[in-house]
Amino acid sequence: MEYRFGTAASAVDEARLWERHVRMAQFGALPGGGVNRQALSPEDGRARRELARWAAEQGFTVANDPVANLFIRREGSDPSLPPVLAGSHMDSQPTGGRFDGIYGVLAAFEVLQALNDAGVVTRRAIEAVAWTNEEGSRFQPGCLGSGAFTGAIPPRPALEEVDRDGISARAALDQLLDGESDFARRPLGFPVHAYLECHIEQGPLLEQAGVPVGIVTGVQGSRWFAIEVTGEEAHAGTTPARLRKDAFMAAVDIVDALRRLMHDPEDIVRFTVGRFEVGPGAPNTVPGRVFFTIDFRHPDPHTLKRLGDQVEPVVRAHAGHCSVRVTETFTSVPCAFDAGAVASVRTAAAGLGLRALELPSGANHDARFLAEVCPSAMIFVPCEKGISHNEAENATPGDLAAGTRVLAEAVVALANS
Ligand code: HGY
Ligand code: MN
Ligand code: MN
Repeated sequence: MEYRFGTAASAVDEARLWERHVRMAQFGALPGGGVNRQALSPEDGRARRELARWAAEQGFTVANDPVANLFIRREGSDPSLPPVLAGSHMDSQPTGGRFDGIYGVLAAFEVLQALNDAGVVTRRAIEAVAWTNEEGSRFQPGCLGSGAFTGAIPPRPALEEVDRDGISARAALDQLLDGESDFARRPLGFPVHAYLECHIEQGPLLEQAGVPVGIVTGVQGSRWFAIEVTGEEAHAGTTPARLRKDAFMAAVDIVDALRRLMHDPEDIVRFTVGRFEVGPGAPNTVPGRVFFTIDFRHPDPHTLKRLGDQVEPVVRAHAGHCSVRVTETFTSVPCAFDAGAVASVRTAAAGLGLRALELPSGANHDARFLAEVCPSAMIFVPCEKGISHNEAENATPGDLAAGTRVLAEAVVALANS
């Protein structure tokens, strides 16, 4: 039977979608209203189990792969064809919000259920996917799941990463997968026809423009570094400055020099030191070691290379009497999404009569990695004051549903192509 445009969108249930966000926010709930549901944590496992329970109620099949990417499949009329995937991530920042990532997974699930409610049969299967460890807050690098799925990030070295409690990603992964032995197991990676991802904008542009939908054209580049500064622990009261190898003071000089390197009067460069640890951390011992991270981003590939390649020389030039180790832990060059996939979003939004703004993404997303292996695009919805990676992150049920309706129509069009 010929599909009539709007059938899936009209079956999207705003209240049901909002209720699922409320339920998911209980996994890792924080007193301030946000969530701490970090990758491969018990909270992450419990949220995944709840999603699998909803999937079973709908007759969808549930599978995971060796890095715990989670796939919820609604069959199409021709199961031999590569499916359309839609999703995002379920892991959060340590003081994360109730929408970053999880919205994209719940929007994809809502589309599957709306198709069930409307009795729509698509040619290709459609799968809702939750990618492992997109945030990279517990284990670097981020986008471990989508990066491993697409071959961009070799899983073995990434899984050797250890969190602050000394737990390796490998151990956390094995524990989580042990709890999902009833899920079907897939090999890592398979052909995908197209991928779409709904996400809150994590910036202010849609809200400022009063527009409910963002048609995302691409993702800016990111380069992450881990810096270790090693000096010599010494007595704070007896050691003169001229004899000190003070790792903290060296790190301060290094960060100051990096800030000068990254200074940008046009405010396009994004330079962040998000983690800074001093050891041994005693008031009366000269610090012998400092660890800190750099998150550097830029939309222009040449600037990303030029400035990023200067990080190590600048670190070494300001280390004083200390030694340093610089490791680049994540590299993602700027990407433009496939024109056909972007057009599927644009056509769906227009067909639904929704005003839309075309914009690049300042934040990184799993879609950036899927874009390497299949036509991919994203749909943004506004978030209050553009706040994200913060417990105050907020979105409205209406905007979440509008983005989901666009996803529904775009996914059906791709699944029938
Ligand atoms: O860091 C990012 O851009 C993403 O929000 N994890
Ligand atoms: Mn995200
Ligand atoms: Mn995030």
